[in-house]
Amino acid sequence: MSNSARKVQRIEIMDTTFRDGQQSPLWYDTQTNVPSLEEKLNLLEGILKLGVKHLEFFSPIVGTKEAEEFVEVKKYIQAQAPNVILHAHCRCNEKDIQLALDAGFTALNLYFGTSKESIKGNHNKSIADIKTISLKIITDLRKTYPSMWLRFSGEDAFRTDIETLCAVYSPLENLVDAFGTPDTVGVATPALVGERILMLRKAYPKVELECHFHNDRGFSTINALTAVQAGAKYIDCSVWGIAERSGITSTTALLLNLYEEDPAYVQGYDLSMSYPVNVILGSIFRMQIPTTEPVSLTNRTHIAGVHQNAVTKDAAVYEAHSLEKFGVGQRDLILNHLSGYNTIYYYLKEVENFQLSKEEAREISEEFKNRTREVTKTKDARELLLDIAASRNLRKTVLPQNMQKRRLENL
Ligand code: HCA
Repeated sequence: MSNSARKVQRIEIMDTTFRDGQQSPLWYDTQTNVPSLEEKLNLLEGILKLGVKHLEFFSPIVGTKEAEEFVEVKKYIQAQAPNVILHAHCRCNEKDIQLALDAGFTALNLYFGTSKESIKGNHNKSIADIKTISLKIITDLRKTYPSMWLRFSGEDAFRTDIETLCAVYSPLENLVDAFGTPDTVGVATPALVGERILMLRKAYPKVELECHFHNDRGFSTINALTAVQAGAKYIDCSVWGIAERSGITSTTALLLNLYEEDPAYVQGYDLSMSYPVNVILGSIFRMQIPTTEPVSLTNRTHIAGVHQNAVTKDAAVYEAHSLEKFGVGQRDLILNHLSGYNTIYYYLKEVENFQLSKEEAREISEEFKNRTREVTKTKDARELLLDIAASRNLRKTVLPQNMQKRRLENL
């Protein structure tokens, strides 16, 4: 089916914050951010409220901490959102799988390295071996668990030539629900993704496609969007895009982009939970949401005088996306040495309620710009500006309480 003929369907976020996300250097490496179970559950609450229906966790094979925590996590999810599907990330081997089944996972995300690099450095099995092993394991699984959700991925799929990948996938076509195509080392370009996903979509019309893009070249969002447009249904994402090395596709960056392309892609998600979820992770890491994350207050913060002046009149001049829908309910204008007199006038008059003329605002603004070196960690720009205003004995307008609350900007 051509892309244009395909009906736009809801895209499933395969949340891997607690699997690949925990492989991020932001968690564990410095030992400053070791997540407690309580913190994980807080974040999980946000992810569930966002409307994510597929969550990936480690197979218990990785260790007792994860195995024990999964018991609690599972209880929590089953109480909050019983229809959510719990996927175990498993190597395609019997031991990983058995432990996952014993732990009560309802879906298996199986993988087996298929690139030359993975074969040589990971498991040393030939493509013929990979085919035999995966077919045997998945056939047996299907017999015992006829309705279990099964996915098979050739790890490092984008460094695996397409003929090899198809040679491994074809025998599994009638056994799995989805094929994964992980870009394990972030080599895929949007052009290659479009070509491959279209090709796989055509070759395996009955099998859904799942994608996992690492961000080594900064392409994880555009690759995910391209994959969706070419026919992928599941995209592996995490909050902030945290994952091994420089990460994968950020959940909220993808939701925003899908929404911009066609709201039908994101039906059923509570988009207003996007920003809160990002904030929860920020509070766990005690860090600001990354500046590259589109669903952030940073993306509603204006610095340059020209921009500040324009957005106080009409925000659309420098804001094109509906971040309010994604839970970013505020806008920030940061007073700084680039702020123009318009912003300073606006701030002193509308926020601080000083009575001043434009001419006075110009003079204050000039003095402020000349003195911004005085701004330090202990004295912020607002204090400096108020000092300058105070030295001019400006009078204030007293506003009724209810009007103060309706102030437009929070500088
Ligand atoms: C890993 C590698 C992986 C797996 C992706 C997948 C990758 O950390 O195990 O299961 O689809 O990028 O290949 O994250």
